[in-house]
Amino acid sequence: MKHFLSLLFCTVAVPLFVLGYQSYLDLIPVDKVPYVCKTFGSAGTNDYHYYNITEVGHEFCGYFSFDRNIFGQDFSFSYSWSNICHMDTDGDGRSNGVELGDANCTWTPCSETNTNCAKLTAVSHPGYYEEEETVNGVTEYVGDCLLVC
Ligand SMILES: [Ca+2]
Repeated sequence: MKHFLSLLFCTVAVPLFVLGYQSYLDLIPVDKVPYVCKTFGSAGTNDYHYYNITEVGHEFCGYFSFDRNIFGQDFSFSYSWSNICHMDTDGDGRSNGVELGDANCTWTPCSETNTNCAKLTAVSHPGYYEEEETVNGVTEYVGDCLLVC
């Protein structure tokens, strides 16, 4: 019975989670977001770490990946991009729309009647507080590294 339940979980539940992630990505204007964070290096300078994150609404790097970050929590109330586009869920002064490249909140998911739904380019992460900083002459949005992965 125990093996049957394990098999059932792996064949039914896990694929549903994976499909769920993809279907949620279909509802927001990007497939991934950049995240830059810094740690203090041994030489007394900052070390910068660059990530491209595909699970936009979930914690990453050392957390259980099914845990939602603040953006994922807000998104889960309605699963509607238009409802959260103007919000600043991480409180860093930029709306979710600005962070995900849809500053005017005009992007809508693909449907039978909407084929003008090409994915946009995110500039920062809507679930983590980042500050604008110049790194090697380039303007970046930089957050704290809770963990480096
Ligand atoms: Ca942010």
